[in-house]
Amino acid sequence: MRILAINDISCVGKCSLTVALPIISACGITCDVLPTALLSTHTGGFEGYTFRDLSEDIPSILAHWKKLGLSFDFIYSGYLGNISQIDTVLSVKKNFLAPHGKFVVDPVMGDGGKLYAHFNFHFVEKMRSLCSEADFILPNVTEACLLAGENYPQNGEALPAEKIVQKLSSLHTCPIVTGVEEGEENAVYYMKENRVLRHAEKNAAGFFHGAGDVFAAAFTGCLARGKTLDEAIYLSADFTTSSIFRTAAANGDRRYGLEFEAEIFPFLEKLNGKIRK
Ligand code: PXL
Repeated sequence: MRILAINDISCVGKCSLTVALPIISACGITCDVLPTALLSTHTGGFEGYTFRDLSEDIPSILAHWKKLGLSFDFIYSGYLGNISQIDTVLSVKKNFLAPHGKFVVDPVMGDGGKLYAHFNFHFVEKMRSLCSEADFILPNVTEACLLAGENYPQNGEALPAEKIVQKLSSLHTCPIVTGVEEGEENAVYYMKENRVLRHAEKNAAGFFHGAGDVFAAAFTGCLARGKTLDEAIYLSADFTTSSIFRTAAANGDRRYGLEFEAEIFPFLEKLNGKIRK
């Protein structure tokens, strides 16, 4: 069983591949990587970060893999270095996803109601085409609103999460919207067999860098371990929430990402045994 993670390397800041690799490996699954860009830190809150787009290296990497006859059971894509990498990911899916394989897209584009640096509305449009090729998409609230063409909720308005999940399912994928803050709870809304379901965890106030990436890596790892959609959501939401609360308690600089490492053992106990909620 192998997962291909297509994502950037932010050298510092615990997101993307520096999160996907340890978490997927801990799940007991091979994590191969296709790096999209190399940055000194992620772009969320650091000044003066370096950014190298790795698009030029990708065709020869893929040509080599083709010669090796590689295929992947899961392809999980995250942060892309530029808009043309969306076509690259589509062709990686076409050429390297095993016939029984699953394609998980985290449409990384923004948070807190805003697009991240380097993203624009053309990217959002094009991201829809990538999402419509996915088996599962994992947008946060900002990305879900962008993809569904809905306004981001202002001043404590409630997100019309059910409507957004319904709208996103018209992209022919299973939408899993993360980080829906509802009072004391933080919910995941998702579509299963034409019904919108909700899974809630405890909410920690504020913004936590890299939380979506921890969720996405754990979710893909759980699916690769044969967990059902519901189980994968419960396990990865529980792991992300414990990591968030540990990070909040440590009260450090949140730009450096989640303290997920010490939560890996409890996560694996649940992954390897019965789900205890
Ligand atoms: O966590 C999402 C993410 C991934 N990669 C890079 C980012 C961000 C969010 O800011 O900047 C480079």
